[in-house]
Amino acid sequence: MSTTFFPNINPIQYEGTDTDNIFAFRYYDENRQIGDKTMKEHLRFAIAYWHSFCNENADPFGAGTRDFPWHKHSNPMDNAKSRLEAAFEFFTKINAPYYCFHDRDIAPEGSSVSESEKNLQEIVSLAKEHQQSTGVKLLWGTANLFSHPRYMNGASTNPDFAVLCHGGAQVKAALDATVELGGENYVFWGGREGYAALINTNMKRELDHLGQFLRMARDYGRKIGFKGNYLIEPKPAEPSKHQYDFDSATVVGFLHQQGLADDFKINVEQNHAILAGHTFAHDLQTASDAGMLGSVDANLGDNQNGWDTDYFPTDLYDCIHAMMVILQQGGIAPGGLNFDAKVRRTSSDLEDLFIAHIVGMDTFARGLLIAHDILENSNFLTMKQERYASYDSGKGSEFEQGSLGLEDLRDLAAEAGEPQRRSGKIELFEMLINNYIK
Ligand code: XUL
Ligand code: CO
Repeated sequence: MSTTFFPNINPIQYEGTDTDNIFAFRYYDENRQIGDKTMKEHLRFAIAYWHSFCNENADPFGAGTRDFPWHKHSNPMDNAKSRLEAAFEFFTKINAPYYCFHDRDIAPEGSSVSESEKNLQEIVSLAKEHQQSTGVKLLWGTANLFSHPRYMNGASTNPDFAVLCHGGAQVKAALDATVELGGENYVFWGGREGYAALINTNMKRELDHLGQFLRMARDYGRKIGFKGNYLIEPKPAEPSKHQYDFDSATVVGFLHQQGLADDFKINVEQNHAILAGHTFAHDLQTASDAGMLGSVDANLGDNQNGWDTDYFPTDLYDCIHAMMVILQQGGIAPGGLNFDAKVRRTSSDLEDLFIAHIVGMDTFARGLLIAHDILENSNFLTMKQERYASYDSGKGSEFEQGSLGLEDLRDLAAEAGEPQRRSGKIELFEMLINNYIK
């Protein structure tokens, strides 16, 4: 294994909660069996190429604060090759089974469609070699349809068909790359698919174009042998004022309306969920209830901010609630938990990238342990089920089956009189979660 870029860091190992070593896992013990799967199989961690290896943490007010030793060449393709070496060294040392990328993260845009395709193909064949020698796999690929100025009014929702065609060229190449690398999913995050102002926007036409574009992408992917899930990643705003894939509920409706429900699922991101005014668990549950929870972008928004901070997931409660939804739907595969997260701009040491992933992986591993314990050993599920017991038999069950009319409800109400008051016991539910945090 190359040790060129992180020479002072050894492969991170599980050492348990008694260790003093900050470069060790305290909870993530990949082969530990939890219920019917190992931790590795439950969590399916992936590293996000863009936050970890591309952006040196510049913000709108200043330059980057991280100094990436893989970005020292004058030629962008040479930088891309060094970046790939660094990325695979990192994946291996952090012991992540998967990674995710945008086309432009791994290979630079060229001066024409053909040159961009050639750049991507060249890096993809190198990535394939790295995957084969390390065993690291691709959780999902995607196309960046938001950074280039041509996409300022959107890609597949752009009023200009010429721009939409460029989006199509990029998605085609990104699907080719994903299939070549054995990617298990393919993601569409809306990027600039939304509007800056409604006054100049034909929203219906733009949404229909988005649907048409996604059906074309689906059909092309299936034609070249892509068997995985297509995933839409909801986000309510940023960079557009309004993003069309606002939240899980909006995306569920859109996928059904556009005839995409059989092939597409949802990639829920914590920070996007809270920007939509929900909790992480809410958007996960909404997607799961629709049979559409496909994957997760594991990160953490800041409740004091109205933008996408993409912190590493260190909130234990959030991870417990997330893992409870995931366990109850029988797992996240073929999706996974992708760390769409960046270290703070003030975390300027290269080692901070390791520390951030270690605490993110440990928080989810701990969340998994606690969530599993609650679901298996507490009366949480029974308590919840009992709130709905009146629908399990008798007239309640007839109502659920659709065999009562509104007049029946009237007669039942008149007959039974005022219902007994039943406490919702929210604090008791909260107490139960706390009691299982050991
Ligand atoms: C942007 C975001 C993206 C997607 C992939 O907020 O989350 O990085 O995950 O395009
Ligand atoms: Co994301």
